[in-house]
Amino acid sequence: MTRLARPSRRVSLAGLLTAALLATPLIATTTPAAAQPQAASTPALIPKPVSQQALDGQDFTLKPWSIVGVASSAKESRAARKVADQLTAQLRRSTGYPLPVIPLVPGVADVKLSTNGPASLGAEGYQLRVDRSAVSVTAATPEGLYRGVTTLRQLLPAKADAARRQTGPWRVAGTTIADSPRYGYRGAMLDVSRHFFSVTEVKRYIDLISLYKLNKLHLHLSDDQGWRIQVDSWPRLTTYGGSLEVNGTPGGSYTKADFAEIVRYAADHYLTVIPEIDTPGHTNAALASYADLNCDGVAPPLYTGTDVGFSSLCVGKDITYSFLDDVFREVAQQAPGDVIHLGGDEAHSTPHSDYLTFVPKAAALVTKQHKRVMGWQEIAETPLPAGSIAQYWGTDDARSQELARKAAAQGAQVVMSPANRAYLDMKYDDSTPYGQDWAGLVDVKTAYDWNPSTLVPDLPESAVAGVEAPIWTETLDDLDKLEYMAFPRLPGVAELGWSQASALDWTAYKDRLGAQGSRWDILSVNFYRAPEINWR
Ligand code: IFG
Repeated sequence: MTRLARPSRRVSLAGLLTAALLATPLIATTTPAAAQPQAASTPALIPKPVSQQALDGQDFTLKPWSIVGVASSAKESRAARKVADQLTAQLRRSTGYPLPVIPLVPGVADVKLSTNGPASLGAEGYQLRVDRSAVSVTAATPEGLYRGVTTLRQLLPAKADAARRQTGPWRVAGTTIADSPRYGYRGAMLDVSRHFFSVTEVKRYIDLISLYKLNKLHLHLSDDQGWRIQVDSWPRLTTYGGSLEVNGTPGGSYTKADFAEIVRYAADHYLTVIPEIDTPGHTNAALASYADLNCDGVAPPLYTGTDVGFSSLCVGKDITYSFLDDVFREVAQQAPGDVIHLGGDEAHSTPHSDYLTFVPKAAALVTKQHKRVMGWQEIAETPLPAGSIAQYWGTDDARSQELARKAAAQGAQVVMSPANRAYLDMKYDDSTPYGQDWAGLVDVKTAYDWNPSTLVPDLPESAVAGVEAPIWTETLDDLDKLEYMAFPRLPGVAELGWSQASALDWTAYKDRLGAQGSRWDILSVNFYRAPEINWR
């Protein structure tokens, strides 16, 4: 691929035109009459935008001499340019076109990306226009530009996502879109403790979930079966506590360099990493690594089964809190986001009174790091610091609903991840070869057909921060299984997080979902071809 020299900051029109002509392979540019292009089909976008109008007869075609222009403030130019570079890196691969990226000057570029849009667009909003002459994405921030470019990728033919050069034409149906998200928290959780997933595998998951405008990646980094994040002051957590995984196969862990790479890659896809250190339960890996952390001073063996609720930090020992102080400090240093998740679920081996004592002390060690506290719904039993987030994982049971309301009543936000709808490790149906079914069978419709703001009765809508789709990996030990369980259900949860409640309609959605199949084939996603969806 001939990469054009990056034009200097000051660009002459003549220079630009020369660059454009040089970039143009000498091919016929007229389309023989017989091959007049039929109009591109109206796109099936997920998540559904706030508003979209087709512009008939205004199809745009990317050309070998197309030029990408970027407009931004000086402060945002690096980030805006990076969004353009990510888009062109992919399109150069699939189209074979040079697609130079230059500062946007009037009348030169036919793909126009700008972060100089009105502040009214908000942090993630954007406007997108496609007509015969140009494609333009306008946002107020680089993040909004990224969200708009994500939409543009779905407007292009699926083969635009190919890893190798395809034949054109590269046509986009004329349209105008104005868009912004319903909720600020739109997440996916990946359990890397039950089964360890490498940096490369986490990056693949990031590639896929970012296609649907999620903005949070919650990593479940510790549990009974494995400790996965480096803590220099307690090295045995990873060297010993991270050595195995479910079924006793070798585990693994992230060095600080590894974790920094995950954080960087996530940030490039506008995902904030939320690290979870699950406490006081789900702690066998830590307890096995350091005998002193155990109330009886005896370290249990490493655990490679799939039971839950049998472990607990020792609430009455001071070392527990110096341990957590060190852990949360080193985790906070590795995760620049504003939230640390301290778990709090299934503390069945922690006396309830001890639990009520423990959570506020652990929470204080998180806020000491100037981070917001997040935890599973059970933490709502305790007085939470300002800015806390309780994660609902109920199955419409009264106790879980009560905990969500309790969280809201004390001013905490609630993230909705109902286990009987959003848990992607739940089987689709009785024939699903892996996954669990304790929360019920979750088919594609069940994962989509619910409203995060009204699911829990009497939970104020203002308390609902958004949604998250967790995937627990007791039974999922490789990417293929992960992809099979996450797709096609994750895009549905992503739409619940982004699109307006009025847009949520299963019949219309399932048709749009079917159109993702060709894109997932191009991306080699090992998705479950649910028979009720018209895959095309
Ligand atoms: N519940 C446990 C998880 C995991 C899950 C599997 C939560 C908050 C069942 N806790 O969900 O550790 O085992 O579906």
